Amino acid sequence: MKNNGRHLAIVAVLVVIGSVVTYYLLTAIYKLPTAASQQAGPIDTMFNAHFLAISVLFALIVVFILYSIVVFRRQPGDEEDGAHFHGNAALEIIWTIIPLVTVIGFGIWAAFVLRVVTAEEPNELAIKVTGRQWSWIFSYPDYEDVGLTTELVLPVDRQIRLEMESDDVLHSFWVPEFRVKQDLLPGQMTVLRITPNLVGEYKVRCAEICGLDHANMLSNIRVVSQAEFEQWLADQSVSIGNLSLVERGEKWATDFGCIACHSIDGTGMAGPTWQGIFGSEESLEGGGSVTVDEDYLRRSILEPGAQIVAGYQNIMPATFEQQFADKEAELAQTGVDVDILAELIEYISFVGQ
Ligand code: HEC
Ligand SMILES: [Cu+2]
Repeated sequence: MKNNGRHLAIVAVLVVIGSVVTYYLLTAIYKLPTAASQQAGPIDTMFNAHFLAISVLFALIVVFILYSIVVFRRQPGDEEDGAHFHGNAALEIIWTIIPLVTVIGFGIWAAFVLRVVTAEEPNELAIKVTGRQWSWIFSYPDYEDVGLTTELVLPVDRQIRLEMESDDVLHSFWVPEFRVKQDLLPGQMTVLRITPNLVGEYKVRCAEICGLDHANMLSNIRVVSQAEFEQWLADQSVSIGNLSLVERGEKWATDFGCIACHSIDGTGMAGPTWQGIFGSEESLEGGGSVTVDEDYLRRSILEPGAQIVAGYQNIMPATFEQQFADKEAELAQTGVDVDILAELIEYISFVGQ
């Protein structure tokens, strides 16, 4: 084989060209979403390095195959057998060692990246995340007045420590722009650290198939400046004593998580919308109907299983009576008297007109 050197030189050039083209195509087709967290940097660098390794490997294999098929094809009139080979020890050692070192290298690199993206920074802000079929609820333990929220508001450039738990099955907290992802388990807290560094609006989605409405398990995330964050905290914690009954009812509907399942604008969620229900005839599961009045609302909230609205499942928590009593007792200690059930009914009747 006299032309070996020339063949290898041509193949080498083709492999380089093939790698560049493949890398260009891969990064153009699989564009990463905007990077909006500090953790995204090292992860994206690794991701691109993987793309590069994949491109070189792909080009190497495909170029050798195509080159051999085309250049060393059987010539007309050539009836001979090809030359016999008995292995090539040097080649086999090379193509074992190089991939081995590459894979181990990526493994070590990944361990360092994992340490960086899970590292704790001083002054982190703790937020509790509860996942349930099929919504997210957030609370801010450092700011008790804020209550439960269905929207996650985060100050920019400060590390967030999400303390997460599931009420039912496995869920997974994933914001593509933040890159990092973590499962939520029932009965065990998991932690995810994120340092958002780009003001904007994002969505958290569940990345663990969790039942019928898994695909709709979305919540808004707003990353805002420190000043806006403080303003938001203040808006959330207005003193209850100054609110009207309807306004209090609205606050309870948020604080107790009703709005995770009930809309007031007709949007269908896990539970019926409250728009226009007051005074309407509600068909019940198993036949029959009932007029929505205050008594019916009271019963629906305290004993959700007693009368099920047609077309819905009995998934509304049946523990609100106790929760209301606990909250009322807690507020009574600060000298505030409320009747949560009555105020909720006031609110639902108001938005349900
Ligand atoms: C996990 C989801 C979920 C949560 C949280 C939830 N509900 Fe429900 N709710 C439902 C479902 C589903 C139904 C329909 C089935 C039934 O009647 O029990 C329902 C029914 C109702 C009804 C009857 C509505 C109608 O159209 O007849 C009322 C009133 C109601 N809920 C109030 C509340 C209030 C107040 C809260 C918060 C304190 C709340 N719900 C929290 C899921 C939920
Ligand atoms: Cu889920």
